[in-house]
Amino acid sequence: MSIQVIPTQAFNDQKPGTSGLRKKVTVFQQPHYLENFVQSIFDSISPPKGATLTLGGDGRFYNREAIQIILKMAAANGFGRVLVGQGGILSTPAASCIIRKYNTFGGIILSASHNPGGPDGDFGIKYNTENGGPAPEKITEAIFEQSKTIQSYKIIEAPDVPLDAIGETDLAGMKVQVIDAVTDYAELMESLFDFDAIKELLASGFKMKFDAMHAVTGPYAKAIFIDRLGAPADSVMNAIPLPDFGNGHPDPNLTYAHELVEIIYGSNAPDFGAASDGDGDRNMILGKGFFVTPSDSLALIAANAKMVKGYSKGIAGVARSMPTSGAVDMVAKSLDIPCYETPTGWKFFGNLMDADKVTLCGEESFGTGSNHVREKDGLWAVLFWLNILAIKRQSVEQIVKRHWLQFGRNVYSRHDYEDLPLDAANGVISHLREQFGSLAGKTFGHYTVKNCDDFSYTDPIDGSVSTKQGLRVLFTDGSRIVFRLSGTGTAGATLRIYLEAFEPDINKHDLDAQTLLAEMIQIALNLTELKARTGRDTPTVIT
Ligand code: VG1
Ligand code: CO
Repeated sequence: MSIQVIPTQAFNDQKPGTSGLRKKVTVFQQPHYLENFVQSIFDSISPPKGATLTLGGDGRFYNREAIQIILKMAAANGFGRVLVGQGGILSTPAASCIIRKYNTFGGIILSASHNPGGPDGDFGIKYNTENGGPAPEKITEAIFEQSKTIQSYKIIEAPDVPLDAIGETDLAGMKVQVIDAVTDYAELMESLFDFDAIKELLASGFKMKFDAMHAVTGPYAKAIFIDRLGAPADSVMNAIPLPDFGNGHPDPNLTYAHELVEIIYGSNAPDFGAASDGDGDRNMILGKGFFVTPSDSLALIAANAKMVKGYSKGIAGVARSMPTSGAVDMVAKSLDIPCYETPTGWKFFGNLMDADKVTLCGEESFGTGSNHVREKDGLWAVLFWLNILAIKRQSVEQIVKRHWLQFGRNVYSRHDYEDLPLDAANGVISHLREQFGSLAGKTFGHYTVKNCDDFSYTDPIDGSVSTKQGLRVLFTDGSRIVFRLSGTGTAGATLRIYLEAFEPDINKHDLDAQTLLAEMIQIALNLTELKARTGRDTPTVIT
């Protein structure tokens, strides 16, 4: 089996976005497309000879083919061993866990996360570094630069490696070790949470429903909730991973996880509901007829961390992405710990966690996690909630409302306008920027603009600077509107409008966020001239 050097031509569109390179499956299926990107990764990270790589994906369409290609390229590029999840499957947090536990030279994760899959859907690939976290911008930019000038890639010619049974195969001198995708991760969870207390809760008549959305978390959820925690078999729904996610959109929010939402808002609803996304790093938390915003969930987890085994010594600090609400800031203040504000994307949390500046991190986009791995972690968040519920024995709604009583409520919502024409979306952003000089001091209804800016971030650990990370319009009373274009979509442009207002008055805590934010929503529409510029004034998704 000799190494083949295959001549290729560079593609000009292999720039990783918020989380890796995401394109339509049909784009990845073009000859050399995946190979070019993988070779660009290897050339940028220069693995030492004999290094070990972690490899797995969320099981979406094209996962199996891609795994085989990457294994053959890893062998040709001098790797000594690859740890690959059984069947080529690893959830994103499990991959992060494996990289850290076995000290591998990073890992390649195949996923387009919450984007739909199938032959006409999306595929994605990203590289995580040795700390288990998504490669920082410095590395993703180096990969992109390589991809623009690549002229050949290396691969061996060999039959496909069997991936369905645990065991080891030799591939031209490189060991392919197929590992159980679930066990290491489940053990890590058991070390952090009080499984006995959760078991008791589940045995006491408390009912839960977890929606795996036919994505990667099905087997993990079964192993943890049913086998280890004793929940009844019907506590996990859509548990069989499918390459097209059963034609669904594996994004755990009120729109796309509607099947679960109907159960949780229906009659005879369970006490607790949760869902996760395509690759298992996102989470949605629900109580009986009650939705917990991801920003509130982060704040609550921070406020209650000390009662949970793995965090009983307290937390060093917290971090949230800029558009995430300030609810966790209030908790940090009361705990007298630092709170960092980073750009959108988990890669910005890695340095802070490595330097022990923060223990917990979160994003408004249904991402919560801690320094147990270097990715956000959907099932971890669900277990955190179950552990809190097992101790407090109050309903989800009671817990959230008591939290608001203590800290006030950061009323929050995000409006997404998906699939806008690119030019129109860029036009909206430049139109906003043009107004920035003249907005300060202007009053719109109840709100007066304090200032506006283009968010930029200087990493406190390595000093790297990231600019243009979202436009902020900040009002004098502390409320704000943030505008960003998505960096994970594969068709057109998605405009995200993030709205936040602080509400200390408990008499208003029962009101719906859309009602409380109505005036700000109108201001956002006016400032963007959205209807005139895009023909749209109704969001595709409201969270
Ligand atoms: C979105 C979210 C961001 C998240 C990213 C990856 O990015 O806003 O918070 O980190 O998805 O999540 P964007 O650029 O589309 O707004 V996932 O679950 O894809 O790994
Ligand atoms: Co995800």
